[in-house]
Amino acid sequence: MTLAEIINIHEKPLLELVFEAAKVHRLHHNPQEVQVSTLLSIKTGGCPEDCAYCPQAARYHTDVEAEAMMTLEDVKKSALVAKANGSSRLCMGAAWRNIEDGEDFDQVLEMVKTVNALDMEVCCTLGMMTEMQAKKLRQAGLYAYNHNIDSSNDFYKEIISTRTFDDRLKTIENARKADLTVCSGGIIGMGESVEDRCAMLLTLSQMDPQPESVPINGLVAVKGTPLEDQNQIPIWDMIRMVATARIVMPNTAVRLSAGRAGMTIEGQALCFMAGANSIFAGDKLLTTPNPSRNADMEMFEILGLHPMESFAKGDRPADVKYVYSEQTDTSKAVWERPKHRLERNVEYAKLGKKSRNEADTFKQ
Ligand code: SAM
Ligand code: DTB
Ligand code: SF4
Repeated sequence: MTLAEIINIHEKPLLELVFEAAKVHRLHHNPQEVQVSTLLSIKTGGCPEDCAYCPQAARYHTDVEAEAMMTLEDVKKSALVAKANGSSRLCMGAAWRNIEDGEDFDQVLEMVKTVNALDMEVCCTLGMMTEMQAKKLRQAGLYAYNHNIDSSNDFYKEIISTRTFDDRLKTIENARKADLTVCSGGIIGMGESVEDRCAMLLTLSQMDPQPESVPINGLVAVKGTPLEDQNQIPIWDMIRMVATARIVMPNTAVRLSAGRAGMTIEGQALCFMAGANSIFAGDKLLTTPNPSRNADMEMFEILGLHPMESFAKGDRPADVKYVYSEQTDTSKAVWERPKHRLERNVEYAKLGKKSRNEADTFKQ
């Protein structure tokens, strides 16, 4: 499909669009099944990147404090709670620019092994990753890697200056080379145009194979970030985005992700009708609130939905095709560090630094 064709779909009269998407959805999926994932922030805050939307970037002044990595024991406990609450997948997130080989990464490999042994799909989102790191994760039992392209190639430059869009694509390629399933999507509500939203869907839909999961996040505008003043997106924008994603990626799990806390059940019902078939469940996303488990159970009950089993769409990663050997690990990560800086981000970084200094003076 071309960009113009995707924009054409996106701009159809709303109910026509929902109807078209619902037809595609019913041809490729059981419309009563929703894949339920739980997010777990295994390493929160203190991130060196400048993603304008992110409360975990060290340079902004948000309420998120940098924390130490979670212990294996605590990860296991959280995974068991998530499983008991109906999640088939656990997605472990770290506020890293990229994976660094060493103690922390080895600890993540142990976490992956532990959660895989609980019969859950394990997903990680750890920033940029080399092919070898991807293969190590796969061998530990990782099922999916989440790495969002976030927006169109053009708009990306307005929100992040510390790494490039191409770097993101490279990591996704590395995940594929390691035989991992790919979860990649983006955010709407950052000030981008309809064309940017559709260009993002074009990039995702042109991946071969298309991502198995596409999270559509509504921006959670967090105080202290450069995007703190963005208005919440109208629900109609989310419905259009979900429906268009469903039509251009018929087999993909389209996930209602960040921003659900600000949506009504009626709004979410239209998203499910339009082809959404996955959610993040649990009271917290990574650092921001999400609807409570009880609210989601009630919603499922009202709408006649039920959670999908683990590995319903693919095999459990038991027979790993690739076995890595340390000798062959010659890959050195060469991620770009672009020189451009976003003025707005620089300004917010200064504010963050100033207020942290003031807080330190106060403590003394
Ligand atoms: N550090 C890793 C990375 O950037 O790939 C993994 C964690 S990062 C928090 C994962 C994704 O969360 C981002 O790519 C972005 O799409 C989403 N995200 C972060 N903050 C958000 C916000 N305030 N609202 C909506 N989505 C957000
Ligand atoms: C994704 O697309 N959304 C999730 C997950 N993948 C990692 C993260 C949403 C984060 C929202 C902001 C926060 O809670 O910090
Ligand atoms: Fe860091 Fe990821 Fe947040 Fe960007 S989105 S600041 S890379 S944690």
